[in-house]
Amino acid sequence: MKIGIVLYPTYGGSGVVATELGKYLAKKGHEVHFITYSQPVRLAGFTGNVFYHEVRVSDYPLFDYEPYETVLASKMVDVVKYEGLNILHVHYAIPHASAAYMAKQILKSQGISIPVVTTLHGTDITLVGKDSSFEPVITFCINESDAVTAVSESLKKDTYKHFNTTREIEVIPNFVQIHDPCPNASELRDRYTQNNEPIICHISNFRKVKRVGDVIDVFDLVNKEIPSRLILVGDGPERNKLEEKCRTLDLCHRITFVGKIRDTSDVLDISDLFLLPSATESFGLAALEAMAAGVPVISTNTGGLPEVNIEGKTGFLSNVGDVKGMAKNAIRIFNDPELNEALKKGAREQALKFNIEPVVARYEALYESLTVEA
Ligand code: GMT
Repeated sequence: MKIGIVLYPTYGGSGVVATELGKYLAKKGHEVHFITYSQPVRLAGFTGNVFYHEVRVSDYPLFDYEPYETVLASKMVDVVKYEGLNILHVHYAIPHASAAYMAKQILKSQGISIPVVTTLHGTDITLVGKDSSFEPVITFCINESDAVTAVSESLKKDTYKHFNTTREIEVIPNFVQIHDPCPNASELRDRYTQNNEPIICHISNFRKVKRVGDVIDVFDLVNKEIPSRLILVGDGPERNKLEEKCRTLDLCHRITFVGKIRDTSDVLDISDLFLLPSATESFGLAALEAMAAGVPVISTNTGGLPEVNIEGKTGFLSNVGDVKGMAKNAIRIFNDPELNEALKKGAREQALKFNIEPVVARYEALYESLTVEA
């Protein structure tokens, strides 16, 4: 099958899921065409059946705001027509679903039928999409897509709650690939910690919704009881404030900001605990990736997180903002080797339930059902 995947190329979870899905579909023999404005971070190398189509918006002086959605729709028309795509799969509703609707109508006027699958990822529904400045367009696109998927039961419920739609939404969860542990993990670990002090890790795009300040507050409490290290992976609008917070708390010597990295598997391999204290989280792919590396997770109990992180089996969950509760759980894990081992095992077992193959097979089945109908 020839599949067009429209995505954000950046470090956000939706882009990672879309890229890994496309790469895996290509490995299974499909021809995959990524459509976006710059090379997706997880897309590298040169393989026979992966293509990347860059959307380039001209900077004509009249435009205070670049008309990205228009250029994206035109690019979709072009790629569907000239590459002979069978299906378009758009990840993150804004503005991909509305651009896809436009492309579909243009192609229809030319006698070409293309089914559109929209995958809802999170903030396109829970934070941004439900705002009245987007809501009518998102509702329309949800209703007009040939199929809509959501990455968790919680996100499906939120979609029905915030949008005027009764259409079917299929939950196809995010997935993970279990990899072999990093061969030089112990040397790498020695570079970040001394005397085998525990390493706590957090990975995100440092937006307000991630509450990275809570990560530092939890770490501060844990570190007072059990000297530890914190590795912060990622970058984003909150970073300066967070660096300042570390200085104020005099924790700079214990906290490492590594910035954005494409492949987080090595840092997870040397971590003992993953923290995800988000205000809202439709799924929590970063937590699942941590579990795949056998790292217990302490998270909030918001959105889809309880579908991923299971209380007492893979880690612990607390209310949003309950820094003391999260720190207490972290200390409990570090002080109890038996519990720690059980959680590591539980985390790996839970990650296996989200193994990539069966999840990708569900997307393939969905594509098949739509292209047969078309
Ligand atoms: O909001 C982000 O952190 C990025 C966003 C995205 O779409 O790029 O992430 C959302 O999608 C991920 C992949 O499906 C989910 O794992 C995240 O939980 C979700 N983020 C939120 O709901 C805040």
